[in-house]
Parts: sequence; C-alpha cells; structure tokens
Amino acid sequence: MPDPIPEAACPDAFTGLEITEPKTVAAGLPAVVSSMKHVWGTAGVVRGTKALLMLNQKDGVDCPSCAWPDPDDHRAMAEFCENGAKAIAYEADAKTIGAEFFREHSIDELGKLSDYEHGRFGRLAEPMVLRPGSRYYEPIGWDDCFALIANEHKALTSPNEAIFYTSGRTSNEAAFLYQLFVRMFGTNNFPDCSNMCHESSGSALAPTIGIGKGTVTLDDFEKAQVILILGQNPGTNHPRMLTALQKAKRAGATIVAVNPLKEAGLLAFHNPQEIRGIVGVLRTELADHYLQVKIGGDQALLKGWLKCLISWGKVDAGFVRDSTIGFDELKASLDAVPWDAIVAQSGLAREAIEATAKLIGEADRIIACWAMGLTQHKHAVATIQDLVNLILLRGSIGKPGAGLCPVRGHSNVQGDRTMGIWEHVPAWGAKLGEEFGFAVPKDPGYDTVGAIQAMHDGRAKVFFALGGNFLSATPDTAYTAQALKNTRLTAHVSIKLNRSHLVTGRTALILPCLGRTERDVQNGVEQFVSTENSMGVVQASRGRLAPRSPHLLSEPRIVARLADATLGTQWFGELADDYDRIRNKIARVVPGFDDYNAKVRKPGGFYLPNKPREGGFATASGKGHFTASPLVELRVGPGELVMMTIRTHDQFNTTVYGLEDRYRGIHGERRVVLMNAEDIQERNLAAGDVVDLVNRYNGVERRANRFRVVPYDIPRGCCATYFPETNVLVPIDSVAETSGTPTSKWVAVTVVRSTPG
Ligand SMILES: Nc1nc2c(c(=O)[nH]1)N[C@H]1C(S)=C(S)[C@@H](COP(=O)(O)OP(=O)(O)OC[C@H]3O[C@@H](n4cnc5c(=O)[nH]c(N)nc54)[C@H](O)[C@@H]3O)O[C@H]1N2
Ligand SMILES: Nc1nc2c(c(=O)[nH]1)N[C@H]1C(S)=C(S)[C@@H](COP(=O)(O)OP(=O)(O)OC[C@H]3O[C@@H](n4cnc5c(=O)[nH]c(N)nc54)[C@H](O)[C@@H]3O)O[C@H]1N2
Ligand SMILES: [Mo]
Repeated sequence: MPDPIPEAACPDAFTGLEITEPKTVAAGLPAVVSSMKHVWGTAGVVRGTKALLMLNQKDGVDCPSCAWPDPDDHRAMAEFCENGAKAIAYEADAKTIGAEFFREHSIDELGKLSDYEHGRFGRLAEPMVLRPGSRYYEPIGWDDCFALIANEHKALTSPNEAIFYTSGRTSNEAAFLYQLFVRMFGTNNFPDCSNMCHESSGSALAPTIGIGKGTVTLDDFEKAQVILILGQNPGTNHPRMLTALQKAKRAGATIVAVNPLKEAGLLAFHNPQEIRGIVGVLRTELADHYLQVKIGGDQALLKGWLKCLISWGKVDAGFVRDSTIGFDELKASLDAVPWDAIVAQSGLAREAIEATAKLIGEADRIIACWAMGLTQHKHAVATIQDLVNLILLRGSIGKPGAGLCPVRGHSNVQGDRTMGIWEHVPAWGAKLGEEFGFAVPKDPGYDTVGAIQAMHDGRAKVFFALGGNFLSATPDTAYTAQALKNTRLTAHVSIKLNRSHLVTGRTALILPCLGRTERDVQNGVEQFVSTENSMGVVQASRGRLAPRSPHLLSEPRIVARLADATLGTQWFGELADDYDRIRNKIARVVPGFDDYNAKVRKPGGFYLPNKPREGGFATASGKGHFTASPLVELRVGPGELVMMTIRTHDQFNTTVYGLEDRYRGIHGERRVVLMNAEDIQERNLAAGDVVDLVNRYNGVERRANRFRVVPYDIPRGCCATYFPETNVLVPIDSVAETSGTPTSKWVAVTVVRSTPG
C-alpha cells in the first residue's frame, strides 16, 4: 500500500543493511576519524579546519549542535565532539544551490529523495519562490520576498491566522526581535521545537521549583555522589557530557543509567581529548547500574524508589520540613501504589529497584539528568515530577554536586524561551509593552500541535518558520502535510534544503540565512550573537568563515525586514544595524540581562540568576513542591508493541549526516525496527524480514511501510525505530498531559509482514 502522501514520507527504498555487535564503549579513535571524514569531505580541508578550531572557544562560535555547556575555565584546543564536527561540516558545506538547481529539479522530483540526499546538495544560496500552481522554485529578490509575506499577513482577517514557528538554533538577538514583531503584529502563535522536546520538563519544573530550567552547572558533576541518567543517550546526542561523566567517575561518583537500550555512551568512554583515550588504552567505565526499563516505565521505577526511601526512613527530614510542602500527600499517594504494578510496568525486578534505591538513600549529592526518553510520553510531566520528588526528598538541590539537569537539545532552545518564544505571555510581557509602546496580546497562541490542527482546519493561513524542518519534525506527517498544503503561504528561513520546502502552501518561500559559523557584518561592522546553554550560561558566538553566498541575510536582519514590511515601521532595521542595540533592549525588558552588552563580552559569558541553584525556590511559597500523582498505566492492544522513535548516531534531528548508527551496530540503513528476539519469533519473523508498521490510535490507521527487522537487546513488548522516518505513525492527538508534547516515545504499533508490490 502506498504512503498516503508520498511527497511527505521518506522514500521507502532500502539502502542496504549490515549488522555488527553493538559497541560497549563510546568515542575513541573512530570518533576522531569520523569527525575529520565529515568535515574535510564536506567543507574542504582549509574551511573545515578553520571552522573546527573556533568551535566552543571563548570568543569563538557556539557549537550549533547540542546545548551542552562549555567548561568555565580551561578549554581544550579541540573543544568539540564528533557530532559537533558533523554539524559544522553540514553548515560549512563547500557546495551551494540556487536558481539553476531549482530550475532543473521540480519539487516532485526532490520530494522523492531522502533527507540524507537533501542535505548533500549544499547551502541555499539565494531567496526562492514557488508561485501558485508551479512545481519549480524560481529566484525572487529580497524586497519582493518581504513584500509578498507582508501582503499575506495584511490580508488576514485576524493576526491569529498567522503562525510563527521557531527552531532552537535561533540566536537570542533574532528570537527577541521575532517575538517583539509577532506580538506587535497581534498574536502569541509561537509553536517551537521545544513543544516537541523539553516542554514537559518546563511544565514539570515550573510549579515544583519555580523555574522551568535545570539547576546544576558543569562543575557540579565532579562533586556528585550519584548521577542518575534517565531516557538520554549522551554518547550520541551530548557527547561532551561524557567528559563530565568521566571526571565525575574519577572523583568517585556512582552512575545509574535507566534506558530500554544498552547505549554505548552510557557504558564506557574513551576520551578523544586524551591521547590514551584516542588509542583506546584508557577506558572509563560509566554506568555502575544499568536498569533496562520498559518504554514508559520510568514513573513506576521512580515510585518504587520513592517508596523504598520513605519506608527505610531515608528522607532528609530537616530539608523536607523547612524547605518543601506537600510531603504528606506524596507519601499517602505512594501507599496506594502496589509493588506488583511497579514491577510489571517498569519491567524491572524489585531487587534491582531496591539495590539502586539504597545508593540513592545513602547520598545527598545526587544529580538527575534526563532527556527525550522521559519528556515524550503521555505521563511525561508526572514522571519528571516524581524525579523532582526524589531529589527534594533527599534534600539534593541548591548545593554543590546536586540538582536537576534536563539536558536540552538545540544549542539555543533554552535561550529562545528566555527571549519570549512561547505561546503564552512571558512574565515580563507588561514591560515589553511599555518599552515598545503597544498592548501585548493576552490570549495564549497555538503550540506546535495546536498550530498544525489550526492549519489543517483552515483557522490559520500563513506559516512562517525561523529555522527548523517543521514537516519532518512534527508528528503525523500525512496530517501535517495536509495542514501545510491548506495554507496560503509557507515561508522558511533555512540554510539547507529540507522536506518542509517541498510540501507547501499555495505560495512558498525559501529565505536563505547566514549560518552561525559565518561572519555577520551589518552596516560595515562585524557583529556577534549570543546563546544560552543547557545550564543557563549566556555567551557570545562570533562566526569567522566567509558567508557561503553574497545573497544571504542574517536572521536578525530577516526578522527586522519582515517586521518593517508588515508593520510599516522602520526602526526594526535600525536595531538590526547594530546587535548591541537589540541587546540593550533585551537588557531593559528581560530579567537577568542587565548590563548584557558588557557581561556577554566577558570571555565565557555569564550565568543567569537561578534561585533553586543558589539555595531556595522560585515558587510563590518560596518552597519546593512535592507532587502526588497516581501511577499511570499505559496499555497497548493485543499483539501490539510500544515503539519509541529515536536518533541514530549520524543525524541531527531531521538532518541526516549519514547512514551509520555505529554504536548500535546498524550500518547503511535507516528503515529498521529494533525488536526483541522473542517478539520476532512470536510473529514468525526473522532478522532482515521486511515489515510494515501500523498504528490505529483513535480509530485512524497510520502506516509506515517497508522496514527491516533487526533483533536487538530491548525489553519484550518494546521496539525502536528512527525519527523522522516513523513520524507518520505518531498520532497528532496523542500528546503529553499539561505540556502537549507529542508522545514520540510511546506509539502503539502492529508489526506485519510486508506484502510485495
Ligand atoms: N548528534 C546529535 N545531537 C543531538 C541531537 C541529534 O539529533 N543528534 N538532537 C538534539 C536534540 S533537539 C535533543 S532534544 C537531544 C535528544 O537527546 P536524547 O533524548 O538522548 O535523544 P533520543 O535519541 O530521542 O534518545 C532518547 C533516549 O531515551 C531512551 N528512551 C526512549 N524511551 C524511553 C523511556 O520510556 N524511558 C527511558 N528511561 N528511556 C527511554 C532511548 O533508548 C534513547 O537512548 O539531543 C540533541 N543533540
Ligand atoms: N518522532 C519524533 N519526532 C521528534 C523527535 C523525536 O525524538 N521523535 N524529537 C523532537 C525534538 S526533541 C525536536 S527539538 C524537534 C526538532 O525540530 P526542528 O528544530 O524543526 O528540526 P531540525 O531538524 O533541528 O531542523 C533542521 C533544519 O534547520 C535548518 N537550519 C540549520 N541551521 C540553521 C540556522 O542556523 N538557521 C536557520 N534559520 N535554519 C537552520 C536547516 O535548514 C535544517 O534543514 O523534532 C521533534 N520531533
Ligand atoms: Mo530537541
């Protein structure tokens, strides 16, 4: 059966498959070799090496890959990782595509290619337009481009019919201008990648500790006694975290990993910054305890841990009495959770839960890290709140070596939210209105899922994206494709071709921008931008490479021109002439940014204030709040498996760098489904068989056809596939409670043998 909307799905041709033993150690020489292969192969030796050497240096470029922080003090000459190197190679690409390329290739033809192939064409070199009815993009001047968008915006009956998406690579300066423009235009329609990512973390933390961010710094890792890592694959997605874990281990910490898969980066590490690590002589074992939890079973495990600690008297009674509220309710709620449910839902033996609870009960400097394995579930917020409960119960927050560490994704996703990219009005909304003399719209706007539904139903008609790859990153690809097709205009600020440029509104625009590694000159003066990492450090990022094409505009410039064209103002352009002016405005509006221009120029930047980190809570009560929630039981139908959609080692979200998932031993193929051997046997399938995956949530059938079966060490009843190939299966209306995050790690699927044809 063909995919419902062929141009929206990744092509289903196989690219080959080779299976090797999964690795039990991350990085080392293979990581160094892979870095150089990507950088020199794509960017060339000179440009590539130059780009790498400025990465994460003080006065250098903030790596556009993940949001892991840089060391405050000493930085290695090569302060980057294999996947940072791939991100740089992708951006510093020597090739470009422009008018000629798009004249030769229709959007239908390009739609048949894979995401991997899209990325390899090169950097977008000039603005392009797809006129109504045409299948070919053609060049358009920047003036006409902004006039076209402005006209579409002005033609709307309400500003709430316009959608403004943001991906987390956008700088603070661009993000602040963008939210200002959009709110002056009259809407809070700010879907962003965070809605699909750590929204659940923010939703869980804000009511419990008073701030939607983590509380630890990099230095805390060396001081921790126990480090819990739940639902995160740092070896691939935050490789420089392994250096922090290595230091922690050397200082005596115990690491507990909770993950359905035995990820190499959680098992052991050869540090490529150390000569002996490169050649593999020096291996640091990481996880001391590995709990292979069932997908979605973390809440059960956490409730098990909490029950143990309370019944063993391992509660920090002084801290709980003086600094928290809600403990009695938590205790009562746990009494109602039976152990057999905990064991059944976590898939873990009670002994294993107790053994690790013992460790936690003996430590008072505990760091809890987590990522998408916790956030993309129906009960994500409740699960993370149980993790907060655990940390509060041990008094393990607001002091060195202790605290909460949601490990962010995109390099500036945290900063974008701080700058007001949010579908609600930020706490400083009134100040924004005062400073710029307008009434900030009060009604909440659409988040990502809300925006898709609004476009689908015709309530929203114009879609603008500052970065990202909306179509591929969002759930329910066929539904989302239809939503985008229903609009009058889709416009994307991008650096490379992606699938969102190919499934479009009546008119479509591609607005090519400077990458973070490139020199940004405005009004004859070189500019820098700034970003906030996962630990609340704001620092400057200055590109040094020559821009790939003379037609590229910076993101702040694009936003300013869009704003002036739509609102009829001129002063946005003046702000974009000198980013210090934008930062001065931020300093006057956003708390914690006073003296921004001076502080951000200090090597290494500055920390934003963080009450829970400093001892205390930012809640109205001034206390930490325990949360009492029931244990949620998630069930699949007979014969169904729970599927999680995860990243390979060779991609950045929807950007596919290559076809290697080296640590998991899966090579040359992305259309695979990792299954437990017994689940394979039970279905009369065998390794390498071709299967279709079917989801039937709420009576709607969603299919992803042609995947190869790979036997893998994964709990029974669970399976794994790669994002974004299986986003077609993630139901648009299956979202986390409170945060609205699509449940990308919990999709019920039936696995059926493919019928040829
Ligand atoms: N190289 C590279 N770096 C990246 C990215 C990238 O794509 N490539 N993406 C960036 C972004 S935006 C983000 S958000 C982060 C993502 O970083 P991660 O969250 O590490 O990314 P995922 O691949 O989604 O991996 C989730 C991990 O959780 C596990 N998991 C899945 N379900 C469950 C569950 O129910 N319970 C538990 N305990 N574990 C579970 C999976 O086995 C996997 O190890 O990385 C950022 N950094
Ligand atoms: N099934 C499933 N779906 C998921 C996830 C999952 O785990 N499973 N993870 C979710 C998560 S955590 C996230 S964060 C989202 C990611 O969602 P997005 O942020 O929308 O997606 P990306 O793939 O990161 O965006 C890649 C595109 O960004 C553009 N780009 C790169 N650099 C720049 C730049 O400097 N400026 C501009 N303007 N554009 C640039 C490039 O053109 C590239 O094609 O996906 C979510 N979707
Ligand atoms: Mo993310």
